[in-house]
Amino acid sequence: MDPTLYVVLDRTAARGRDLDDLLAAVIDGGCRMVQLREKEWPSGRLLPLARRLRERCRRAGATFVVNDRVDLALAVEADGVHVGQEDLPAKVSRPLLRAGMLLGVSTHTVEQARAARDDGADYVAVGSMFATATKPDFQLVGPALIRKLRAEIRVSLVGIGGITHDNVAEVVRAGADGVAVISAVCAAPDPAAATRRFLDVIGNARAA
Ligand code: TZP
Ligand code: MG
Repeated sequence: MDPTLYVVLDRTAARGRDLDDLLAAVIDGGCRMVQLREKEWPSGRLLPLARRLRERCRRAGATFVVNDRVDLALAVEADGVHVGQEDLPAKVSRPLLRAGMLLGVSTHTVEQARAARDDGADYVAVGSMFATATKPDFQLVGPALIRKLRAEIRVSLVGIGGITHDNVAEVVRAGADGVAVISAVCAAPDPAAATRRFLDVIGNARAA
């Protein structure tokens, strides 16, 4: 798992752009970890797309994670599943996963992050870093929460929410192992170029 730039493929955020093409572009841009996030389609409708994306990630050597749906993640042999605070709890999800599968958990407080770690999360997503239109009910926690967690949490920390090329360095400097982005890549005019630029800015922020 390399969460440096974790691109979350979301059909709504992609505004009609084909997710197969989008995945090809982000892989071309150097992304090594991808999540499929679909909030509207039922799992049966999503299954063929999930299978195609899974296969493309496998061929590219990229990590493929399914959002929300443990059953779908298992069905397509995803590398992992990502659950939020209102999904199946980490403690319940973990035993359902195959050995070696990754478990990611969305968190918004120190207590939630500790619980995710204790319940078997491989990475903890922390958000929202900044205001975002992608998740209207976001809780603004800012890079400050990453900084606080970094001092005590050993599992990978991934900042999420409102991250752009202009503010990503703040999240890296706060101690994040990576950043998850939706609209800044999915809705970018050139997703491959947006991916490359993120990796460039993150690399520079790490080196500084
Ligand atoms: N969780 C916290 S904020 C957020 C999620 C899924 C939305 C992130 O989307 P964007 O477009 O990168 O702000
Ligand atoms: Mg969820």
